[in-house]
Amino acid sequence: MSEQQPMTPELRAWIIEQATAGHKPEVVLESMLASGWNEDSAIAALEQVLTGYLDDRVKQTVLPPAVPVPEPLPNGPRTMLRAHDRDVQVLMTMHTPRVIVFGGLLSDDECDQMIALARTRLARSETVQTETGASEVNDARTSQGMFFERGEHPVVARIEARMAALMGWPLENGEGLQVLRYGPGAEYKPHYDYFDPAHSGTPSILKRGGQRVASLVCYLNTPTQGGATTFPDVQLDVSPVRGNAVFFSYDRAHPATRSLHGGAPVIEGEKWVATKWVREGRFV
Ligand code: PD2
Ligand code: ZN
Repeated sequence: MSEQQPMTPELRAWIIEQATAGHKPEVVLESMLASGWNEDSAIAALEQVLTGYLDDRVKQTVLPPAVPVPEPLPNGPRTMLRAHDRDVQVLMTMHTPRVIVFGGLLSDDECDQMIALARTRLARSETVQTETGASEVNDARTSQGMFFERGEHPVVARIEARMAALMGWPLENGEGLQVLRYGPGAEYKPHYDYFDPAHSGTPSILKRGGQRVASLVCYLNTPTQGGATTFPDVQLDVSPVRGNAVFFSYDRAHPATRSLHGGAPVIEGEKWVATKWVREGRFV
């Protein structure tokens, strides 16, 4: 190696290989000097590679701190909850990931009204591209969708007040309701609802109320077959039944929450859902 040898991917890999094989930096330095490196350059190269490597390892293993999240059952398990203007059944609960399945969150009439209001405004679903902050059509989601403004219609406002009471979380922290329609074959591949901290567009998204901390997916109809909401980390499938809803929270933007979830393909019929995502703070 010459004194002027620039940092190359091969050199970086060799230094990391030596370090992970248990060779002390002094020993690695000795071999570099023996192969013709100037001492100052060799020390600088070692420092650069090893501190970068350690920083990456720390980022991969240290969890971000947990933040407060909505908890619909703060006093423990129960079979029924009063949410604003309606009694809601608690059908199933799980601790990790935190998942609660509710029965009868919406009336049949509310489901029909939501579908009718959304139907004329559907477009192919977009997901926020966190690299750019812009919305783009995404192959992982083959449904069609639209967003309501918060409180834009009396039925929307009533449902949002009920959801806020159910979650015990300020209505102002909720994004506008999103309605999705899945036709036969359409699905939503497994994903996390929080914004990926590693993506360059995330800081600008977080200016509007911080991270998402929970999701409430409400089923507006019952597909004939397929369309479960799945949690692959824990092999949980939630059946889509009209008026029911699945709540899940995530106290950090990290897979350790096990909040990976997807919408299984609809096999027969169609599937309509309304999703409320809630942020840490006021969503503006
Ligand atoms: O429609 C669903 O089951 C589903 C699955 C995964 C909805 C969402 N994610 C969502 O709205 O985030
Ligand atoms: Zn989702």
